Amino acid sequence: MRACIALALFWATSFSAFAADALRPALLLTARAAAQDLSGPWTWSKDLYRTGFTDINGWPAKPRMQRFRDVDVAGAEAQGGVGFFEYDLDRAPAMDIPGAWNSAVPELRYFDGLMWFQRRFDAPTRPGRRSFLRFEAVNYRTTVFLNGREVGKHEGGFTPFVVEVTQAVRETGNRLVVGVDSKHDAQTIPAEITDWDLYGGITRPVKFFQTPATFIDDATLRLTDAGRIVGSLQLNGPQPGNQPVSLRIAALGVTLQARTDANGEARFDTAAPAALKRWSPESPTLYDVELEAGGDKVRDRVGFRTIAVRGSDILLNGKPVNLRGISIHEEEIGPNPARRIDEAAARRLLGEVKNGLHGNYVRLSHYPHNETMLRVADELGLLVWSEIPVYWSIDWDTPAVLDKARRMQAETIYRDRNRAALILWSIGNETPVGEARTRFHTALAETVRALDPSRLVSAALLVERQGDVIHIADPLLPQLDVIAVNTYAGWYGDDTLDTVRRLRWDVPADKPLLFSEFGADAFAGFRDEKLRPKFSEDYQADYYRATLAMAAKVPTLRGLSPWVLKDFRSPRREHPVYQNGWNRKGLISETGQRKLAFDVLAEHYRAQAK
Ligand code: GCB
Repeated sequence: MRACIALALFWATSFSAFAADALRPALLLTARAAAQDLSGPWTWSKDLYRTGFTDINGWPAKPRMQRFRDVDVAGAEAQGGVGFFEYDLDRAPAMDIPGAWNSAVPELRYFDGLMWFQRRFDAPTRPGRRSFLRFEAVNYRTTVFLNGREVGKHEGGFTPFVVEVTQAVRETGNRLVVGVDSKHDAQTIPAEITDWDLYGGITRPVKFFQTPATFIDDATLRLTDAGRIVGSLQLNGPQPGNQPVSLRIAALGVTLQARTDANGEARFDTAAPAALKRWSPESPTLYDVELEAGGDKVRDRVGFRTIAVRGSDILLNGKPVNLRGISIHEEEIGPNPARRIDEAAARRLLGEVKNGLHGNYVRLSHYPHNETMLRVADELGLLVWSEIPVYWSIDWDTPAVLDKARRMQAETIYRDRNRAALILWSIGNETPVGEARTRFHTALAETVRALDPSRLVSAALLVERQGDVIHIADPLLPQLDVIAVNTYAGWYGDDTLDTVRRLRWDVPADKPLLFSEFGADAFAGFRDEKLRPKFSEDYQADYYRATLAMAAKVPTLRGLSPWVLKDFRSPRREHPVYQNGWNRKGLISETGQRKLAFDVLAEHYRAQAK
């Protein structure tokens, strides 16, 4: 009992000490158009025993192993002598970055550990400018070296980070070396076991750019329920205070002036002009926004809408909305995906949702997706659920793990909070109920609300079942604006589809409910109209019909995101005939072939959309 109180006090203290501002990423730097994209061939060298960092017996790594050093290895060899090296990133093989190594080179299919990458680049600099590298995502731990100097570190596979390299960068021949460790453990987020591919590497673009000494680090803008456009801008640098700031939305005739306070922050607040067209899936209007301050300028395209809940309704722009969605993994359509989502890949995936399924919503699972997905969703008019990878079991008891989750959440919120499409922050997926877990999630929910009170909080929960009745009795419910559950009756277990049709849901009457997942594997092209066995397209289609019939009887259900749009790679799935390393619950195959169930869902959504 004493221990419990002590623990409770510890948590209470560590939670109350939490200040939203402290979670602001040190350098976020909204993506800039003028950046130099370092995409293309990078050389690589695998390092399963981590010899670049540590020698045997925990001794410091031998210089001949340290791949991050700025050494001309071939030149040193040509001179002879006693020095020698057991690597050479200048003469190493190359792979295309961004993209996971597992798909780039057959021998790396199941490589899980430390990899070194190198990219050479020139960086014509101008006096007085500051230089930065922005990594949009590296899975999972990153150490960045420029010209032999360590310039930054990051943990987490799905969020951006920025390192300042003003002191380390040269005009020509920069040697950028990045150590990427894909290994997960009990304290990582997610932990070791998931249901998706390892996908180690630099999976999203890396960009180099420069700014004035004092620069716009962050800016946000949104529409309030009271019909006002409010926002803020953060300057970072030696002279952030008392600077003139301007905001312009030319198409609306809005020009606002402000001044930064002593901390470099300026705020905007103005009545939304009558001409403002609200963003919605049916009419996804975006406005060009320009911000200028301290000699710096950034641009964005922003939509304006409101989102709220009232009783069991979700209100978009004040009107009830039904979410016709699907879940998506960050994996492009094609036979050998590398988690490489460029604009074309995002348009292809989201086009299937918008035009193929008649959807208005996507669950971007199970981690923050490439920023491009959010931008394309903004443009096409698809509402978005975003989540951090607090998935299945992670270490709920270690405060440092909670800090990690909060940081990931903050990095996601700061990156995406100007996207009108985004309406829901999910703080977990199928986490097993228990005291420590609920405390952890409660803290995360608080974090989200402190950082972004304008969106809804949800989590994909597990359910309890007695006979034909399914109960939602998770102690996390009071923390959620929208309840979400994953349900697989009729796939896992022995339920027949008749049982699925009979299931009843005992759910809170006063909150919206989403089916955040339901699904069944089908191997594309496997048809058996007579027996309709599991793994056939026929069974998957029947399963969808039965589950949709069951869903129609749940009075508070406000949306669906079945599992999943496309077959995706997963080391858990090793059925030798139907799976071979792929989770087959896609409505389309990995190469984009539509299965029968695609049409079942498309027809359902088409009828609802009328
Ligand atoms: C789930 C998980 C998802 C899995 C899926 C499945 O409940 O949230 O990550 O891939 O089930 O296929 O079993």
